[in-house]
Amino acid sequence: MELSLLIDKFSIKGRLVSLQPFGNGNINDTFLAIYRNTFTETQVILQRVNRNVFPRPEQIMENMHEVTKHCHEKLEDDAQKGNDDRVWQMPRIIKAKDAKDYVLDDQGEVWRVITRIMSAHAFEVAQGPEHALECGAALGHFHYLISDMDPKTIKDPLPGFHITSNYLKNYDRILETDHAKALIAGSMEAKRMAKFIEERRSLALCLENAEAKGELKKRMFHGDPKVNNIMIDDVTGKGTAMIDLDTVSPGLIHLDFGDALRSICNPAGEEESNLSKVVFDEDLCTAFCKGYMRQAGSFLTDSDRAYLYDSIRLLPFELGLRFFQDYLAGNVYFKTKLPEQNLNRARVQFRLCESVESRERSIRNLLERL
Ligand code: GN1
Ligand code: MG
Repeated sequence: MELSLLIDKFSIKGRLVSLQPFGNGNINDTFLAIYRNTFTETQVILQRVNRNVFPRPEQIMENMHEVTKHCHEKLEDDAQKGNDDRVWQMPRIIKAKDAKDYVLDDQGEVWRVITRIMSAHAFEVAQGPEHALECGAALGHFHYLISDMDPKTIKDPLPGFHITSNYLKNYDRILETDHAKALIAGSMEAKRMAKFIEERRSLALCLENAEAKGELKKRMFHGDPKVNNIMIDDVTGKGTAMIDLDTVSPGLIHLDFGDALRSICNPAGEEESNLSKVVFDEDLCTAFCKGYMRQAGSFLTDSDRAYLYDSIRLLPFELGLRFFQDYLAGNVYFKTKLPEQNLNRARVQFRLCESVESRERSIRNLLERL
């Protein structure tokens, strides 16, 4: 179905003047639609939800209602109490003309429309310490906003997401396939990745064990707080929104902390092919942590703090493992344009993980000073 006919099934005022691909997400297909009428312009985001990844798209829409409702109420309450030092925005679901949250196309694909956060941008890589600090503040503020949500209102959007030991089990299964064996046999780099994983099997369990021992507890978390999901206000330069809310659910906030840092402290980005440019930037890390702690520091326990370093080391390992196993499985999860892209993405994350390891003492010191 043509995209303009598809978006016409949603209730949006005005006349469609532009509909273009938008952003660089690895999972869903995203478009920006601009509507005009006599006095105003409306910009919305049209998205095809990837059903390979999200088996129950209707549930992620229900979850999104719950998250945005909770945050709106809390924001209004804070505004009344004068507790609103930060302008905060949330995306909102725009319903279809038949009042549903999404539309199915001829192939049964799920499409949705949400509002665009206006006068704000997300960047593909960190722009410098001030930007990193605002990313930290935005994630901290978001954690504060969702901290008192009832986890029972959320249905697990992606079973097994961020359970590193499950990714390892899945990786072991994929290793047994002929396709994976042939790829590893034929490439020095793939062999190197496999060795990297073998040497770090126990790392996969660092947060899971702490949780099993009761040292860490699940709270509400975002699930995907990479730098291009953190919106910065164009006028004030302040963090103003977190987008990509599909994975908000109960989990360890350490996973968010580590995921945001693996993304923000790697200014070369996830697609860099020159590995010598991939370095964990401690200045960006310090700035991010400062911003995060200002907003969320008061609800971190000593035990939470004790595992922050592990989370910074774990998340690039986990993502590298996810990219590598997808490469071995034939690129079925993450979108790719080139056959070796997931292999290269894994190389970048593993290099970042090594860079974190070589800076362990200094990163632990900076975390202690927070
Ligand atoms: C995916 O959709 P996107 O690009 O924001 C992935 C994240 C990864 C990220 C790496 C649901 O996020 O977990 O960290 O790619 N999202 C899902 O770029 O798997
Ligand atoms: Mg995204």
